[in-house]
Amino acid sequence: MSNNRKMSPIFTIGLLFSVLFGIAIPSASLGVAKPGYPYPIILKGRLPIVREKVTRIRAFSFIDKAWKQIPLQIDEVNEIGDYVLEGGLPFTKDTDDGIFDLNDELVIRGQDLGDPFTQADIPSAWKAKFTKLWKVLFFNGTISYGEVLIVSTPTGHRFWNDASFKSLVAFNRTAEEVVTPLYRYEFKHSNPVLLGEVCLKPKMDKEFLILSKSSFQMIFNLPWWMPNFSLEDQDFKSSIESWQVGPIRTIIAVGVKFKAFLSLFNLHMFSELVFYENMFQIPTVIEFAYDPSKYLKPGSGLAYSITFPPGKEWSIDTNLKDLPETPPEQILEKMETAAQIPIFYAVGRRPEGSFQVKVRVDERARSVVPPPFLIRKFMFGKEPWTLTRNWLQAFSGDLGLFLDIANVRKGTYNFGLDLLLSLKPDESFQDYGLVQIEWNHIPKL
Ligand SMILES: [Ca+2]
Ligand SMILES: [Ca+2]
Repeated sequence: MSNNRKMSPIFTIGLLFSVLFGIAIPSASLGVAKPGYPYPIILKGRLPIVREKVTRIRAFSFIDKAWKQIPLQIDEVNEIGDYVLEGGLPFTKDTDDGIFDLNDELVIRGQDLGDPFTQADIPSAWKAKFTKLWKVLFFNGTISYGEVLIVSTPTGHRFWNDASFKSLVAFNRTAEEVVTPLYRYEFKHSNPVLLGEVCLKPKMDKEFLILSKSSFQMIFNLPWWMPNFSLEDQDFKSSIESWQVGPIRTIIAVGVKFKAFLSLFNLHMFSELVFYENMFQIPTVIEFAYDPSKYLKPGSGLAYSITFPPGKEWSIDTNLKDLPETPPEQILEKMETAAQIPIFYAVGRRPEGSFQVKVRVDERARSVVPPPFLIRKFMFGKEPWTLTRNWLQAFSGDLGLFLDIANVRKGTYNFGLDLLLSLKPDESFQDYGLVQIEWNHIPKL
């Protein structure tokens, strides 16, 4: 086992395979009669709770004139950007300070947001008891999703250790699977960093497989004095190393190592998959310790494919353009960049349900990389696409994505993939990613 992750290799690649995902989606909500938002909400950054002890934060919703404590989860992130995880191998355990700081994350369920309230609705005993109180509003433009009361208590321990809140996202280490009321995710046992099987669960005793397989390649087109190569699934091995099961989400860290000659690069990649009750996120962090634009030629990038179960094709609606037949140099010359498109998504629909894949392109990379492209089933292994992209000859799937990263500069980039799931065939996924948040301090007296 290696604890030398994030050393200083020629380049360090953080989460391998996923490539892309979502930015905020413009909401087309029509107004909400009842408070609530269908996805988890992650609060981080310069918040008023910075410098509070993480074990002392609590949240309450005001629902039908009564207060109810709601589940809340704080996950600390350490200095080098990894989640602090307690389960499994202790790579990151105790690597942060127990104090809420700028990169730590507070998570609540959007479904738990409560009704609007005023200071008069807050019991005066609470104002006396709690150290600090904030009224937090969640909205999008003129649409209100609801409000919560967040407090800091004078003493406390992490409340979910009381078992009063059950996790919505169970992790079975032996079976290597994550189970929520909506879906079951089974890690690919031979290489858990790759996307595994995803089953929707319309009923407790019934399952519906929606994704059966995935594949990944990282393509390096290099100057004439170095051979081009692609990094493929079989060039690395991965294993589940650490995890944390909380009331709202479960984080599972998968370590990745290269086999054979690639191990000379001494890379240790590390993928932190985050599972919620109705979605999961697979980040891809790529750290370039040198300026890749000096070495990587157009067409270098990340390619990812998924395979549906036989006979279970999905109708796909997407704003991604098809992978062009033209050589990669010509695409970069046109200077159309990912910055010109606010979000990249593909939605799949069947009578049994729907899914949305959101491709997240790093904010800094957006202005220098072309938009991600869609690889359709008929393009895998076929001319003319293989003529300009060799690696497509040995790549297969029902749906793929390619992101050219030849133009990025030295630095660390966050790419990734969000997969949102629903049992509704016509789910709009419109609300996802666009929550505005306002904190208001409540005076104690
Ligand atoms: Ca931190
Ligand atoms: Ca901290």
